[in-house]
Amino acid sequence: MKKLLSIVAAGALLLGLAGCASSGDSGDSAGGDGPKAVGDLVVGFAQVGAESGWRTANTKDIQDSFEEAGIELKFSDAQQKQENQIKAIRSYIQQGVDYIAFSPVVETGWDAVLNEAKAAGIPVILTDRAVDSKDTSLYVSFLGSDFIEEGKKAGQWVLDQYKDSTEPVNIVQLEGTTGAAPAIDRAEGFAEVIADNENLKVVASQTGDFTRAGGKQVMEAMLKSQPDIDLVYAHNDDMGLGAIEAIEAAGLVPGKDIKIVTVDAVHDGMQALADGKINFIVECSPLLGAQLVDIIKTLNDGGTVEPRIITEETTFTQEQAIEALPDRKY
Ligand code: GYE
Repeated sequence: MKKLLSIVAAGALLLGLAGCASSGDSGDSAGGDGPKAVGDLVVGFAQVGAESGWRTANTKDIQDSFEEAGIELKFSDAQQKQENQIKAIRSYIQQGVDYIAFSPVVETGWDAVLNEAKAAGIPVILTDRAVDSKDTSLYVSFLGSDFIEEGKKAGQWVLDQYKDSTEPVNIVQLEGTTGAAPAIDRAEGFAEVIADNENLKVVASQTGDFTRAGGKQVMEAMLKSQPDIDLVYAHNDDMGLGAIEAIEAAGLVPGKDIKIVTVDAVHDGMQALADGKINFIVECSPLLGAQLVDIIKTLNDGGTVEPRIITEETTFTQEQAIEALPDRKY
């Protein structure tokens, strides 16, 4: 029995290695001299910024997880600017960290700096957002949500909500940061699903940069230019919360006169859903820290990790938000 198990284990290891072959040699543990003591590892993390409640929760979770694991974390905040993130990554390369993790603000333009990391033998892990690099050997793994799926879930709620409507439904979309994976994919998934009912029309769509202020400003302008808005689809809670302020300032009732669907399910969003100001939220989990630590420990031990690790998440109606709120961690 023992022998059988070890054969199975060896087979699984081989399969794992074969599965990882496409991500090249960047899956090796840093240095190649066998595992380092966990306490000696140094990881550089280049964060997007502090644009939303989601991001704040994500930063805290990552910092807490590394502290708990006893792994040194060098952390930088790029203030939503790609050039700052590239600078941070270059400085991590220069400092000779063992691993680099980052959440790319936009999808494009990473090949040069990722090649520099590869040349320095520093494995890179993408957390939360994707890059569009064709060369997948530039990173070991992408840990984060399926944003297309999130867009589809939002679209499905809208489709169900208006299934009996014979009139046009005017939808406005508050997009995330232009060029960011979650903005591109959440728009795509949503559009695909609502295309099933020709009454559902996105009459205006503009970026609010994932911020509350951005969402408010764009919504104010849309309320002036669009005479009859039925529903707001915001790519995150913060922009939805900004839209609520604009809708109330215009003398309308959010959640009733204008329905609101958002993505994230952070505390303030869930509170607004419980209060009936938002109608539906698609969850996107910011709690990626423990999984990131696991990936790094596995690589350090010479193991392999899946090239794509998808976060599990759910959706919330008002009743579900009321029930979930007391136990919500963020
Ligand atoms: O939904 C939004 C944040 O990349 C998934 O970025 C993340 C998104 C999140 O600013 O609130």
